[in-house]
Amino acid sequence: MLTRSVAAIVALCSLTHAQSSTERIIPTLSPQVAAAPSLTPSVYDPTAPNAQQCPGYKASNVAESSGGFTADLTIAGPHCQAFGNDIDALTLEVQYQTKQRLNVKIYPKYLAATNYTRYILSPSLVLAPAWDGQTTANSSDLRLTWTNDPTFQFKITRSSSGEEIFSTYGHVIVFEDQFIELVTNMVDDYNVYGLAENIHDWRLGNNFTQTFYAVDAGNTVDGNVYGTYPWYQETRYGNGSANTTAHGVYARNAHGQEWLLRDSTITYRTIGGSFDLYFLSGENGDGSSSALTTISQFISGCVGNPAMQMYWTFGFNQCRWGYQNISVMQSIVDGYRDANIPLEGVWNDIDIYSLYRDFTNDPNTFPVDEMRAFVAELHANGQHYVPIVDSNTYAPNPDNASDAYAPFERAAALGTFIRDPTTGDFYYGDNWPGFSSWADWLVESSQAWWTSELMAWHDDTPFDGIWIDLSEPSSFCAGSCGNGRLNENPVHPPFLLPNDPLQANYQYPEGFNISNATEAASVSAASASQASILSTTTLLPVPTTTTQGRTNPTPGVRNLNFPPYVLNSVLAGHSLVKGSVAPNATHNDPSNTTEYELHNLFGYSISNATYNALLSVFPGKRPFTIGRSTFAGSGRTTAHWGGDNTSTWGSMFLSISQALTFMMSGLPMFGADTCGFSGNTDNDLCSRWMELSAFFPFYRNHNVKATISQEAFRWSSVAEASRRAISIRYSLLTYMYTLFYYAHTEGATVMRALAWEFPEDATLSGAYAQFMLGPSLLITPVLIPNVDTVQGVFPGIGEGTNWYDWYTLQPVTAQPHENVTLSAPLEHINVHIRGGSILPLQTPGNTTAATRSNPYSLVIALDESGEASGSLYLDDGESLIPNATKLVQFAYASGHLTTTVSGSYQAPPPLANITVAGAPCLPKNMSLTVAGQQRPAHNLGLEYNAGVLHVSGIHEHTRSGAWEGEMEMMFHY
Ligand code: MIG
Repeated sequence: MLTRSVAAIVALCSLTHAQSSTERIIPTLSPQVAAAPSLTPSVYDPTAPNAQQCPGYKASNVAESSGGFTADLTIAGPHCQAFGNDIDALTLEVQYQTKQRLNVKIYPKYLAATNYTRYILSPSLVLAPAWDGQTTANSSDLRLTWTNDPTFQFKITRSSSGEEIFSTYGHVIVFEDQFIELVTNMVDDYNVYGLAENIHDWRLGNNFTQTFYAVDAGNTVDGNVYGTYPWYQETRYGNGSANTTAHGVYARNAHGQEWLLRDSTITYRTIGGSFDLYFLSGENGDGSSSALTTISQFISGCVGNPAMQMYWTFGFNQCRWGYQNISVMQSIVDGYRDANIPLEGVWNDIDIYSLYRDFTNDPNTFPVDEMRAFVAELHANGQHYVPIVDSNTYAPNPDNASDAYAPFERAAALGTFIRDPTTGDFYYGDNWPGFSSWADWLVESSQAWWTSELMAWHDDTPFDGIWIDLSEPSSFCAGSCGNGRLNENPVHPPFLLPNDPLQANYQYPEGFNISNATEAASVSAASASQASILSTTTLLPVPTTTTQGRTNPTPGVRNLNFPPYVLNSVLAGHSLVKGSVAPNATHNDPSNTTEYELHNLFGYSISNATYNALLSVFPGKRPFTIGRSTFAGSGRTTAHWGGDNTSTWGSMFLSISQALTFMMSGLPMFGADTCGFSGNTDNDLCSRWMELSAFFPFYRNHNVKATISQEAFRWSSVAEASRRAISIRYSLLTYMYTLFYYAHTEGATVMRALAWEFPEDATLSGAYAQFMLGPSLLITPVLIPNVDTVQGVFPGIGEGTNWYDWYTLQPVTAQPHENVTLSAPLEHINVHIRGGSILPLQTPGNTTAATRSNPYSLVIALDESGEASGSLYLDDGESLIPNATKLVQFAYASGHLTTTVSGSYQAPPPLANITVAGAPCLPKNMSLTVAGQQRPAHNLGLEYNAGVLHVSGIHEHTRSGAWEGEMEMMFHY
C-alpha cells in the first residue's frame, strides 16, 4: 500500500543529520502501537490505582557488610494492594562493588514466605556482577545517600563533583508480589539512550514508554519487540565551562517490565522479582566520564564481553523465506557468481523442513544426499551455509504412527518440555508444524538432547551456523491450545499463508509512486480489488484472545496469566496468554518456576544452548548462532538480526538506531534484513540498503515469501551498488575484525554514534542518520528515495578534527556544524576517514577467505598535526582459543611510521603499499627498515599527487608476511 505522501517524504529529506531533540521522524511502519500511555496508571485504564500513593518503607537496623551496608525496610503504612500484595519486610543491600559500580538490591526479607513472588534471578541464569573484594564507600566514584523522611528514599551522586545521577527523593518505593516500582528524578530534556530492544529514535526522549515483554510482532515502532536489555546510558552536556558527563543504570530483572520516560522522571516498574540496580559512574579515572566508558563498564562489568566471531561471518549473506528447493538455492549461488557479486553464505528458511519440523529435510525438495553435495560444493568455493531452527518442537499425533517425530519423542522421554499446570502434561501451543512444545532449559538434560539433535542433523545437512527463530517463544494461539487435541495434528497455521491465493503483497517503498508511476497505479488497483474480495471472504478462524484487562489483587494469591498490572504489550488486548507460552506454564526445576518469571529469558536460553551444542558439533571452533529473542548478556554467545522489518525507507533508517542500541548492549554482531523483509522492495531502496548494511557487522539480505525477489543481482544498479559496497567492506575486514577483538576483550563498541566519538558536541545528541564504524570511519548513507545527494556533518571540524573522502583521500572542507551536501549517485555511499587514523586494508576478494590471503596495504590519514595511529588484530579466524594471535600497533608522526608487533600468529600476505593522506609534498627520499634491516629504497615507488603520497613496491621486502617484523619508514623532506 502506498501510504506515504510526497510531502511527508520531502519533510523527511529536509531533516538535518544532527537532529535536534524536537525533530522527530515518524517512519512508515505498521501503525500497531497506539500513543504512549499517560503518566501513571496501568495502560489505557484511567481507573487503575496510582502506586505512588502506596505507603513506602522505613529503613532500620543498618549494618556494615562487605563493601557497603544492609538495612531492613519495613512497610510504613497499611497495604495499598496497588497491583499485587504488599510485602511488609524487605532487605536493602548497598554494595560498592568496584570503584565505578555501585549496586543497590531490595528484595523480600523472608524469601520463603508462600504465595509471594519470591523469584530472585539466579546468577547461574544471568550473570550477577559482584564485589571486587576491596572497594568501599570511601574509594568509590559514587556515593549513596538516604533518608527516612518521610519514607525511605535514596540518591546516588558522584563523589568528585556531587553531581546527582539518580534520586528517588520525593517518591515512594513500591514492593508488591506482582509489582515493584521506583521513580528517579531526571534533569530537564535529558539525553537517555539504550533500553534495547526498541524501534525508536536513538535518543529516547522524554515522552516514551519502553515495555519489555518478548513478543513475535514484527518491528513494532515504540512497542515491545524481541529483546530485553534493561539498561540506559545518560549524557549531560556541559555548557561551555563544564565537560560533558555520562553515567549508566542497569536493572537486573527479567520480568515483564516498563520504563516510563517522562518530563522530569523515569518510572521503572516490573511485574515481579527484585530491585537489583547497578549504577555505573562512566568515569575514566581522571574525574571525567564518557558514554563509551559507561558502555564498557556495562558490557565488561555487568553482562560479559561479546563472543569473538569467526572471520567468515563478516561476509555477505543471502537468505529468503521461499527458497523452495535445492535448485533454487543453486540458482541463487549461480546468480551471484554470474553477476560477480561476492557471496559468502546462503541461508535456508523453514522451507527446508518436512512439514516445518526442525531437523528434518523435506525428502522431495531438500533430500539429504543432494543437500550434502550442495553444501560440500559451497565449502569447496569458500562459501557457507546456515539454516533456520525454530524454537518449537512438533508434538506428533499419538493416533497416527506414521506421524512419529523422533526429536519430540527423545525429549519427551527425558521430560524436558515446559508443562501445562492444569494437566501436568507438556504444554502444547501452536506453531508452523502444528501443536508443539518448548524445551525447558532449566532441565539439565535439555542441553544434551539439543546437542545430540543438532549433531545428528549436521551429518545430514553440514551447516556452518544456526539461525534460531521464534524464540520469544512464539505460539499462534492462546494458552495450551493443543491440550487434548494432538490427534488433530498436523494442524494448519490459523491464518492464510503468504503464498495462498488472495495474499499477494502490494506494498512498495515510499517514493515508488514517483519512480515507477505506471506500475504503482496498477499495483494500487490490484490491491484495492484484492481487498474488496477479501472483505467478503471467510478466513481461517484465528483463535481469539482471552482478555481480562486489569485484575484486582487477591491477598495471598498471584494471578499469573492476568496480572493486576497490565503491561502495554502490543498484542491484542495486551494479552500475555496469547502469542507465546502463557505465564502460568511451569518448568521442571524443584521450585516449578513459572513462565511468568522466565518469559524474557527463553530466547537467551535457547541461544546459549545452541552455542553449547555447536561447541560439540565443531570442537574448538567459535560457534556461530544468531537468535531473535535475546536478553542482556546474549552477546556472549549469539548474534542477532533485527527481525521482521519492512521494505520501507523508514525501516531502513530505524535499523541504524536499533544497531546502535545493540552496540551499547554488548551484542555487536547485529544486522537488519537488508532491502527489507515484509513488502516489496525496489531498485532505489535495495541499492541504498545494500550500501548501508555493508557497514553493519552482520550483513544479510533477507526477504519474506510472496513478494518480489530482492537478491542483489536482480537489478543492475543494486548489483553495482553491492559490488562497490562489498569491495569496501572486504577491504576493511581486518579493521572490522580488530574492532571485534576490542569488543571481545574490552567491551568496546563496533558501530558508534557520533555523540560517543564527539562527546562535547551537544548538536550530535540525537544524530543517527550518520554513524561511525569504530573510531575512524564516518558513514553517511542515503536514507530517502529518489535523490542523488545526501547531507551530513563532519564532527570536530574547526576543533582539531579533519576528514578525508574514502575514495579520493581529499580533505573535506566544511564549516563547524555545517550540513554539507555530498554527491551520492545511486551506486555510491559516502565514507570518510577521520584524520589521525591508520587503516590496515586488504585487496578484496570474492570471499572472506580469498580476501584474507590477499596483500595488505596501509592508509595513513594524517590529523592536523601530521600524526596518526591504528592497530590490527590477527588470528586464525575460527578457533575458540587461538594458539597464536598477533597485535600490530601503528604510529605515525613527523614523517615517521613505526609498527610494534606482539604475538606470533603468522599472516602470509605481504604489505604491498602505503598511502598517506594529508602529506605536505613529495619527500626528497625515504628509508625503510624491516625487522631491523635497512632496505634499499631504490626499488620502492614514491609518488605524490594533491596531498596523497603513495609508496609502492613494499611487498618485495615483506615476502614472509606483512607483519613478520617490526617496520620503520621515514620520509625525508
Ligand atoms: O512466522 O521462518 O523473523 O526472518 O523468515 C514467521 C519464517 C517466522 C520469522 C522470522 C523471519 C522468517 C520467518 N519467521
